[in-house]
Amino acid sequence: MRTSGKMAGMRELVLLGSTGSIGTQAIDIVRRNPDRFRVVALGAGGGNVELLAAQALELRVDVVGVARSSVVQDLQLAFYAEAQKQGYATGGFKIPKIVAGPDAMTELAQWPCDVVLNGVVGSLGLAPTLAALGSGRTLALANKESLVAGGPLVRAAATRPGQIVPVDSEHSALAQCLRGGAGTEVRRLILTASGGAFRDRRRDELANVTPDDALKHPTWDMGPVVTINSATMVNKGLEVIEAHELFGVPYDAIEVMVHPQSVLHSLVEFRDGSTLAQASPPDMRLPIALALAWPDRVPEAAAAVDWREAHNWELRPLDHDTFPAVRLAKQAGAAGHCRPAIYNAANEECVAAFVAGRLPFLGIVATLEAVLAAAPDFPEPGTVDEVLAAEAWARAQAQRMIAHAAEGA
Ligand SMILES: NC(=O)c1ccc[n+]([C@@H]2O[C@H](COP(=O)([O-])OP(=O)(O)OC[C@H]3O[C@@H](n4cnc5c(N)ncnc54)[C@H](OP(=O)(O)O)[C@@H]3O)[C@@H](O)[C@H]2O)c1
Ligand SMILES: [Mn+2]
Repeated sequence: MRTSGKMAGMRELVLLGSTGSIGTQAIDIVRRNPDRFRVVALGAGGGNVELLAAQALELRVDVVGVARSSVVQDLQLAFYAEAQKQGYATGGFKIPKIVAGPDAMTELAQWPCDVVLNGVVGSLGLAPTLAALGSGRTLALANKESLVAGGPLVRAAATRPGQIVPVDSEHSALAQCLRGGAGTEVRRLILTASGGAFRDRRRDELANVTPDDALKHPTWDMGPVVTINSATMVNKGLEVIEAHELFGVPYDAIEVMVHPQSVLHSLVEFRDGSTLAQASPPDMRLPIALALAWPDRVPEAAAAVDWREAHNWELRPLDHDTFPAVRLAKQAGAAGHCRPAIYNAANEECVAAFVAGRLPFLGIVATLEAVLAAAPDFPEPGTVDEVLAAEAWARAQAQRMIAHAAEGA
């Protein structure tokens, strides 16, 4: 069915994390814009082979990757089941090439294409981020953890300005506002935070909250890790580091404001006193579409603000005593030496422990703080192995502290 060669203006995409919140919304954009985008490869962890097979058949991709080799047979079976469902006659479809194993995402990130969307979750996204950049691809980056864990490596791997296009809504907003002035004219970046599930709580009201409580996000529908990170404000901490790495603005010139409506996605203050903001109702399809088509806008990517109605948008400073995660992230970012990687890796362990009922909610950030305080001086990372060594230390240290806290309780 495929025509050889590619149409002018058509962008070929590799979607990593295609079965997740970001991935499925990216596919929605592709579906509605068949003249702009063609997906050549899909990758995911392997936790939902039915969905992965359905996506691959619908989009007629060349290759599919799964991080877990053990699910390859299930994936093949899912292809046959899905082909039947989609009404293909026997022999009327071809199973795409399958790559599997821990390096599958890295292999896909180097597949010939125009844009790689990195929508996997966790710092295991670092290797594919580096591979995509090293192969000269434009990287639409949702996986903020890779930039946090390997900032200096990611910066070094980028071969041209603009090669990394942010998908994260705040950073997409900043990138859009930064079109309004020169880099030297920027005074401050203001990241907005919805505040997550617990934005109106006092600290003593957070002691007994459950994973179910934390997973109820007031404005965004996202994967579980980023939703819990929103409740702890660790997500905003990661995003401050992400903003520093993407835009080169010093940490003391990056502020966080709580904005419960999630319509103003971030703001840039310029030296003359002007502030530009980007506004749109909360819908990730807008920043995803812009990242895939950058610097162009995709018409009708998402609904606009309804300007016939009255709106009250509130912005207030973050209460850093109730939510110390942003302050900790800034300190880790400014200190460097793999401390951002330690911050993120320890958090990944703490979130898993919280979800498993082995750590109370306030224990997440308390453990992060303790892990960072105990961290030896790692080198400024020059290789992926150095990042992985710092992460391994952080994960083990976090596990020890979580186990110790559980014994003491
Ligand atoms: N969701 C949002 O609105 C949003 C907004 C801003 C930024 N982000 C960022 O975008 C990233 C993805 O978030 P999400 O909310 O889309 O997460 P999610 O819904 O949990 O999806 C995660 C995706 O990663 C895949 N994955 C898991 N382990 C993997 C592995 N070892 N190798 C390859 N793929 C693996 C999953 O595949 P399986 O289905 O096979 O497990 C799934 O496709 C995160 O970095 C997050 O911080 C998300
Ligand atoms: Mn965000």
